Amino acid sequence: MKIFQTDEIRNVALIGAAKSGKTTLSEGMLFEGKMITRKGSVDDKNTVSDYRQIEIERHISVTATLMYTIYNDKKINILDTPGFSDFTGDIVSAVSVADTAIFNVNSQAGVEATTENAWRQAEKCGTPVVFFINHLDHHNANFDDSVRQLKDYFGDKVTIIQYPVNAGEGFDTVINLIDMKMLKYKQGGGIPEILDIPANETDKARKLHKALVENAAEGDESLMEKYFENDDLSIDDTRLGIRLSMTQRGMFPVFCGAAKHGIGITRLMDFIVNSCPCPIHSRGRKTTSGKEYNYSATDPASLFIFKISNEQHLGEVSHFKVYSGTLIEGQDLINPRTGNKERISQLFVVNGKNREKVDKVIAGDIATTIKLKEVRANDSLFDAKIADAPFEEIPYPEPVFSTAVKAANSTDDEKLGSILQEMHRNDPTVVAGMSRELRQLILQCQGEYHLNTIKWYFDHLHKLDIEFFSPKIPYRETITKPAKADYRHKKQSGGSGQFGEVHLMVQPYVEGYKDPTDFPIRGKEEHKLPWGGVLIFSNCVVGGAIDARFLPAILKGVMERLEEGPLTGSYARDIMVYVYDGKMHPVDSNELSFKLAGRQAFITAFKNAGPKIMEPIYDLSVRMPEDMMGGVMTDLQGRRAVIMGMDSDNKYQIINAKVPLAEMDKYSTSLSSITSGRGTFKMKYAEYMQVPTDVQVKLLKDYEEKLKEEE
Ligand SMILES: Nc1nc2c(ncn2[C@@H]2O[C@H](COP(=O)(O)OP(=O)(O)O)[C@@H](O)[C@H]2O)c(=O)[nH]1
Ligand SMILES: [Mg+2]
Repeated sequence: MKIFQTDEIRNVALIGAAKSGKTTLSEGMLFEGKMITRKGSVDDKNTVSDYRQIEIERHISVTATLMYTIYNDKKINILDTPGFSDFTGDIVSAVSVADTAIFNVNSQAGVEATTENAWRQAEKCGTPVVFFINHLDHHNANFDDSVRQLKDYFGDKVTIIQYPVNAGEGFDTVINLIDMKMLKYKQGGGIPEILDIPANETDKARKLHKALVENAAEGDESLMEKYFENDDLSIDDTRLGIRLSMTQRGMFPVFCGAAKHGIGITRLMDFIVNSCPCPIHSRGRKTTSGKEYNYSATDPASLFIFKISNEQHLGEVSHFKVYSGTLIEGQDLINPRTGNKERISQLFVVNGKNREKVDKVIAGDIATTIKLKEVRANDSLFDAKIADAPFEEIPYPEPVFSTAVKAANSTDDEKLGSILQEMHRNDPTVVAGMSRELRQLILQCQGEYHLNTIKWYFDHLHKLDIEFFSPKIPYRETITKPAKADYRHKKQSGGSGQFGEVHLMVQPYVEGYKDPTDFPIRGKEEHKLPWGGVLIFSNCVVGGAIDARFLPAILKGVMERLEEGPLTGSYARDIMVYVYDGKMHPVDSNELSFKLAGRQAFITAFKNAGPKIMEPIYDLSVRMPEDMMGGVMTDLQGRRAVIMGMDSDNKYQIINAKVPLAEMDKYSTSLSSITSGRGTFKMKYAEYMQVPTDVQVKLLKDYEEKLKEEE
């Protein structure tokens, strides 16, 4: 395998909605680059990209695949990404390391939800974008409409470089506006026949050429001057201007084709080689300390791991991009996150599941390695001479979907936990953790389809039966007025018995509270509760009715029921307890008796003190196209939402609301179906608020039933 220098490398990510033809395009690029001798097809389940069992079964890409092809002596690294927004994690990681993102657009569908979501990821990462309008061989393909939509959504920097002459069945000819030629392809692909533009197309072609050149000239001042002088640019200057505009995200070129029939592919590849930025002309990567690495091949080596996949027979494969230096097989690097030394024992370039060993990888290239000791996606590795802070991480999206999960067989719980941890290292958009409060393992991800693939991995790879269910809601309990109660715990069993009697009063804790005056306060302790709020515990016992040594036991009894609130078993908070009287037995009194008496007295007092249940309220912000606002609003009203305000953002509306967490189970699925995948939302904890009476009644009943079941 030839080693390619930095300026001989192009890194592209194929992005777009499911079925827009990304995998087909990548197969075509491999074929045109002679990496494969026969083109596979998604329908025959034999593409290089969709090689994983789950992808073959489901007929779609579920994870990004790294491939490469060689064209005009340049190496084009291709990251073929999945099309569903549930896999945004892989889309953003690809966009984060690619020097150009090629957005596939299905000309029958135009801008789809994924196109838009992925656009925002590319914007966040500062990645240049090229559009490839595909599927132009369908009878209802509509190039003009697709371009109109692109401009509508992404602005007038969307610039046509090619347009189809005969879109629809038999489509094979396009006009290329850089060199002003007509290209006629053979069905199946290859290099097109180059023809003059026919007379009936010249006006349109000239007009679009002018728009293209004008936009290209804006990439650079000296080009602008040349353009003013000559009213045109040479082909080389146009290409240079396009590249400069693209890298500033000042131009989003539009290409066209029918990937399935090989139409438009070689010219797209010409463009990638001639005009798309090589790493040197692309943005580098900054470290968290602010230093930028810009692919200098003579500096010490640095790399960034953007993806880890688990491959059959290989184990964990780390995918990385080299940001400086030349990486050599056998080299030791330092991971600044762990401080560990990692040996790069083998280096591979890969084409889907096929890999080829190489002995070095130059700055700007993307490659893989195996057998690293302890790495995760987002890790950086540096030559020991560098000793820098890690590279800035990929801006993965926040989770939008939560579920509780357990192993069908509880003896597998530990295994479940460790598999989830491993999944998180490979796909940081899978987040799992034990909630101490809910006593549930909570799994968060990007939606139900994502969850579904996670389940597939458990079923097929790990052979572990797991179950999902709704997470509990972390309610809180508190009281609204003072109340007193006493309890005598007494037990006579053979030898020594148990005896403890506690009289106590509870009162809500509010700022500026007043202590009761019925008894003296002899000692007061304030306990900040680990789950928020306080307990103030006062000793008001007079005349030695209860020995001071039993008070800690009473406190313990109270604490136990704060941790498992008397109403629903949720945490209780903001309560003051005054122990003001009681009784002891000279022989039978002990700590256990007082703990039990304290606990029971507290439960009774609590229940008489106007107890209420508080629920977590979240700030919700939903973004959707204007015309879908009605549906989103109606749905929110059914979720007890309080609308706080509205904003608009271009053709989008943003609804800000406060919603109870209890009403938001599977919201991402509902929003997605109401808005055909166009709606997005963010949620953030805001405060606790009292639940409405009907909800409280239901929660109390549910808890009673649960206790009965447990008896
Ligand atoms: N007619 C036609 N079909 C296409 C074209 N490109 C892709 N397809 C088909 O569209 C389907 C989805 O293609 P695929 O490459 O898997 O799309 P992806 O989900 O974006 O990777 C497959 O059945 C392809 O054969 C095209 O240009 N024309
Ligand atoms: Mg695909």
